[in-house]
Amino acid sequence: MKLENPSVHVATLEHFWMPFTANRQFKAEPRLLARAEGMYYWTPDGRQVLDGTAGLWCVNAGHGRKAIVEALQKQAATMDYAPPFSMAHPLAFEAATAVAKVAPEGMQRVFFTNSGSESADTAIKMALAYHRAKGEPSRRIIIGRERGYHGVNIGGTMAGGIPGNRKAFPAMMAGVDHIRSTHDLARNAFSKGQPAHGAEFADELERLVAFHDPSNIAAVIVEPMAGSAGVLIPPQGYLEKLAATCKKHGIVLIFDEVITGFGRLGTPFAAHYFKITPDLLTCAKAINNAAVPMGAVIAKNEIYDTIVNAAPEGQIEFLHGYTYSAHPLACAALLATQQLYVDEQLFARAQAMAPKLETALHSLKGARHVVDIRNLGLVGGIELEPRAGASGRRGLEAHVKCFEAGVLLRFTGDILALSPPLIIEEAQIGQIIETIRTTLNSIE
Ligand code: PXG
Repeated sequence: MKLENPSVHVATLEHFWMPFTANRQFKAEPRLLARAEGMYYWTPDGRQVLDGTAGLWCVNAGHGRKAIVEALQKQAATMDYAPPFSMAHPLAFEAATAVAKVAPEGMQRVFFTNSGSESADTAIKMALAYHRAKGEPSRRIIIGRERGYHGVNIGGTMAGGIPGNRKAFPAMMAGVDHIRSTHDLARNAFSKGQPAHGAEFADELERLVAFHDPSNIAAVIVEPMAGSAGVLIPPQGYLEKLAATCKKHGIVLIFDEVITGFGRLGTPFAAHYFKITPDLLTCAKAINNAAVPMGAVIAKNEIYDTIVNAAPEGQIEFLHGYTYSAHPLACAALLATQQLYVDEQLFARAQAMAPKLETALHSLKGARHVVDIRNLGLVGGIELEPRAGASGRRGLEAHVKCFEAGVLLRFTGDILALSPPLIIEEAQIGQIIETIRTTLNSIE
């Protein structure tokens, strides 16, 4: 396909098989971004777009930050790459130390990956290795949650709760079970912060544990706040119950903090926000402001010690790792990013801006098509009533219209999601909300 629109500045769109995209629809009506700085993107023809999604929940310090750019330039010129297996480079240890510094207490061991998907699969393998090292190899079942998203690799696809995956990839679905989603519009619509109803959804875990028998269950993996499935906030008391059940039965609790990690809720991790320490925590995205692909699994010291001490001296203890684990460029970006978070107190800033976002978001109650508004930290979700016979269409149209009006949002089906960089100003929150209001009035 030859592109007719000269403003797009590319000769052809046909070779790039786009990820998680309706390729034919996109290529008929392309939306491209060519430059970014601070809170803004610019399209190839120079139109400014306010970034309401921090890229994809990841550019928490804002775009094009000088300190990160300079760290990358310096590292690229010093050493491009070093092998991470049985060899290392100093920045890898410094990067792990920087992550350990903001990690929950007792979780001070950091394994580097290159994405959230790799982090999910790494954490699942760690849970299995841990039980084997402890002499409980029968613990193999992984329990996830309906509507959970843990990336696209095999473990994360299995443990995630995206219904389409059960249809598309049935062969992968062995050895997993799922508790129900906590989404409950009838009782919780328009809740501010954590909804009041639904702690009892966690009782499902007790039921599944009894059904499979605790001796067969390796891990429970959940997002403390589910982002990509449409901003699903955990009900009050729910995560506490899940954590208590895991503890009682010796089950490894994995928090997937790919979206919530590094300040999204106004604390370093959701684990701090909810005051619940999991056994393993996965992260990625904002770990280095998304400047270079990177993820990590943060483990309780006890998990590291158990796996490492179970192996004979001199033998590799955990048969896992990536060519690009702790890539020098990713580590350089990580160190500069973590320093920016401290210097500019961006997590505290997110906390301070959260009530302003909450007030602005909930002013959309009563706006056309809106059936629910949810928020936590610097995250907002606006659920639209699906159009009869065309579920998801209204969400897509709202996304496209907002983009045309200069605001980038995410959408999942008919749910719009907001997750701006933590540097957002109050006037920019206002611009996002008013653009959504106008857009909703203009679409059917
Ligand atoms: N876990 C969670 C909780 C995520 O949100 C991943 C794992 C996978 O990360 P990688 O780096 O492998 O993509 C994610 C990714 C959306 C959206 O629409 C969110 C993600 C990915 C794509 C779209 O909100 N998060």
